[in-house]
Amino acid sequence: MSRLFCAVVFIFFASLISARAILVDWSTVTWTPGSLSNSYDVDPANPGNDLTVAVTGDTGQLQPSLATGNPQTPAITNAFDGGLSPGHSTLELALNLASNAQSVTVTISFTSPGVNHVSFNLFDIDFSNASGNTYQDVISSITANSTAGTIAPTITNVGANATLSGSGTNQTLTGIVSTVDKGAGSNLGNATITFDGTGISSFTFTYSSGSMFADPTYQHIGIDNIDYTVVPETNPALLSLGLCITAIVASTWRRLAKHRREKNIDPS
Ligand SMILES: [Ca+2]
Ligand SMILES: [Ca+2]
Ligand SMILES: [Ca+2]
Repeated sequence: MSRLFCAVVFIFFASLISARAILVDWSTVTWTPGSLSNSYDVDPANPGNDLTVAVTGDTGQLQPSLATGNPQTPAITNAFDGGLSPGHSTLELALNLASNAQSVTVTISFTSPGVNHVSFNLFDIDFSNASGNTYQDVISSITANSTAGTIAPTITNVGANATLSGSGTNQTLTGIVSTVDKGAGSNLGNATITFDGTGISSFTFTYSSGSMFADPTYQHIGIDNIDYTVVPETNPALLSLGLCITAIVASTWRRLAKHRREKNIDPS
């Protein structure tokens, strides 16, 4: 019994230093519409802010959302379902680029020593060549920085209305068919981007329009929730505290057991 109790106590302390899954859920954080950089404290175990999301580049081309209230993007909106029901809130980027040489870049930096296995979806990577609606969503320069150097993404779940080209750190997602923002078929412009490394300090991608249109019209995408894991460095103080408490509990348990045995033997 005492061994079992000690094991439980030890497992409790060990669990404090094992990997934790962290989720940046856009429905639970705030982003002032049109602001270009925000930091979030999503991991209570890591003191202070854990990540900063920044949008740079031709940010003067950012446009209001088509979603309710038409907030200036970047904004957290429900413009896209991504084929989910209910749809997720996403960080929406809407652009009206003056030329296909313009772009915006999204960079997410982690303040903790480095995180592992970062993954997120992009919604509505699509294309239109209708009158008054001529754009081609292009996501490129998709890379992460880690203690091991630059990490290439693993890109999966690419919807039928987008295409993936290139390899390694040179992969590009390009919209090829117009896609509904909400409801059935809204998953066809999705892609899942994963950086399957450790010690990741930041990741980035660039959003632009393809070379087909010299002056693209309004275009938009959504960045879905971001998940990652954190493996805290083993805290020697915490570990010794755990071992110490386990030892004290074990010793007390032994003393009590001995006391009970002696009482049972004593016929008085
Ligand atoms: Ca934190
Ligand atoms: Ca334009
Ligand atoms: Ca789009």
